[in-house]
Amino acid sequence: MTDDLFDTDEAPGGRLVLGPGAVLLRGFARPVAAALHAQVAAIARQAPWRHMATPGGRRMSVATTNCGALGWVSDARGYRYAAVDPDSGRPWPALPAVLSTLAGEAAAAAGFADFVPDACLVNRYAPGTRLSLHQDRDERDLQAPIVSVSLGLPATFLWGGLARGDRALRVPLRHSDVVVWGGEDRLRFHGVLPVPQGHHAEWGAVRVNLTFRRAR
Ligand code: MD3
Ligand code: FE
Repeated sequence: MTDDLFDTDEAPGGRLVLGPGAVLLRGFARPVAAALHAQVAAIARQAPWRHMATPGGRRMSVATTNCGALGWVSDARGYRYAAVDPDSGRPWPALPAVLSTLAGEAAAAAGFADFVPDACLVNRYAPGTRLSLHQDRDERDLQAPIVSVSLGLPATFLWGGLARGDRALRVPLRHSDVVVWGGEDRLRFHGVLPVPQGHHAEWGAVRVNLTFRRAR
């Protein structure tokens, strides 16, 4: 079961409190959106998009790359953070300053001081692609928040509870929205509904999501 969230639920300034440790900052990335487009293109040149394998042997429909000291990887051995891109044997591209600054400023705006991410997972969704409900628990430091930046096509985010079967709130996420999760909301189940067809002037027919993490 889901509840729909409407824009009328939001305070002026586009700040929506989703939980004691979770806040949506509408359009927070807007001033640097063009720079983010250039940086994501540069990252994907160094560490090309790939569809990782799940531990169960399926191909993830979301295309992925990483930047930062650590990157999230999935294969037959499981999920983990790794310092080296398994496709190239090289370190992941460095975390560009415009990205780490944005993540730190968003975390601070949500009440998490001194957030210094060491990993940025970059997800790319073609229309029709979804991400099923899951928890993010591969990070060593579960005290640190996660900062998420949505770019390109809009999508509906599923914001669940601490148990898989809990009701999920549907939260519309649009280009330049930033969400910060930490504290008691850090281990909530979450997912993304199939991304609708569309075209974004800068990103084309794609949704890209950056998640900044403290992995170790
Ligand atoms: C809530 N990505 O990469 S970001 C993921 O849009 C992931 O690509 C989604 O879930 C995406 O793991 C959603 C938002 C997000 C990330 C981590 C969370 C929400 C979270 C951890 C706990 C609670
Ligand atoms: Fe997640």
